[in-house]
Amino acid sequence: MENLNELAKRGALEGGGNRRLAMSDEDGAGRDYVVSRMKALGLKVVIDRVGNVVATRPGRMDGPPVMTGSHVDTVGTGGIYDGALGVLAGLEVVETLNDHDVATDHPIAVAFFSNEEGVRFTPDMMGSQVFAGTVGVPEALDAIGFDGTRYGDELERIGYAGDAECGVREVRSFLELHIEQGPVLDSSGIDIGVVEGVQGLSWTEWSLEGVANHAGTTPMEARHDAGYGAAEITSFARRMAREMGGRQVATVGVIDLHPNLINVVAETARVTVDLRNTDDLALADAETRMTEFVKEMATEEGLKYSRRTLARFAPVPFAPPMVDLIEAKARGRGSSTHRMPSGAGHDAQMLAAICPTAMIFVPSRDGISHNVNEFTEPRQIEAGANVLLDAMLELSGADSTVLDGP
Ligand code: HGY
Ligand code: MN
Ligand code: MN
Repeated sequence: MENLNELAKRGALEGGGNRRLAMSDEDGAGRDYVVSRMKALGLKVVIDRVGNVVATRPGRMDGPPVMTGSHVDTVGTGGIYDGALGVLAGLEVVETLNDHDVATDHPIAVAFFSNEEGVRFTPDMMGSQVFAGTVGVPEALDAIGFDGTRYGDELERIGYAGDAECGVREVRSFLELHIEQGPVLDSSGIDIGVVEGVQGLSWTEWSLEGVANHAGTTPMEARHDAGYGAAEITSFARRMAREMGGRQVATVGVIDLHPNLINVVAETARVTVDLRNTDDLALADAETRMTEFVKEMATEEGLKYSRRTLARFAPVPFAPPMVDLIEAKARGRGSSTHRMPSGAGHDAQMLAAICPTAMIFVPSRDGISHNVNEFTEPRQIEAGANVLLDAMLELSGADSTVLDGP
């Protein structure tokens, strides 16, 4: 809890919460704090070419580590737990092993991956994709942010342009402890979410182009109003998700109008659409419906339109034996458990491509996240960290010690 509150001072927002946009000074300060903790714990810290940081504790044997971790960057109005919890809980496991002088067969690693949130540079989970080898280093370094900056330049600026190669690291297994960020555990009073996989995600940017015109003189039937187009996309997304039902969700998070003035019919609009579903066919159907709608609406309104895919991930199942392990360790500690998919994207979904992977969820009060009021009780955090500890003890072949659960 002390480390969580210390990290939360890096990129602290007035009134609470965090803003540590990827590769910003605040992200750099957060990274510096975590790296200082890694070094204080005697870990060997390696930084790769896109700024992923992996800190390793040796085992009796060399070879691929049992890894845990998450991310340090946050959204613009983030809480203090999203990402930070998984990284710091991993360091808590290491500290506990050190305190009890526990040796493990396999090395233990704690990592944080660059740009998990994707709110400045897309796609999200960028660092973990490069780490897993599914996105190339140049593609990441050349990514241009919504603020016009280049990822690679910003990475240099904050001093995290490492030289370790990406996409080559062997990992024995990966676990990520994370807040649920949704209402399921909190509303059912369950302690631990046993995450079976991550739902599919589709991020699209629509650019609409109409004609700027005078708000007072332009007859309604003569308008080509990009602002109206943005509003139509927003309400269609909501209607479509409601009609599709199931786990379909749709969010229009960004509407940038130009010139964005009270008495000018908007000339252009940049609109982002975030669609997600556990069922990839349904997700593809939602994308098709959205595209059909925009075409029809834009034609009717006389708007030019273009579409840019910002991210697209199919649903990812976690390895059943790893999921079973999490469930067994949680129950072994007397925690109640619930098997569930993750509604949010996570670095674990990218690590799942290269090693057996699973996640541990702890409750989010009122299901709130990506909101400065994000909160999880210390006792809930302790329960999650203990499941992480017990699972990592088993996965790494630790001496059976006083640390073994009851
Ligand atoms: O959008 C997500 O689900 C993640 O927080 N990047
Ligand atoms: Mn997260
Ligand atoms: Mn997040």
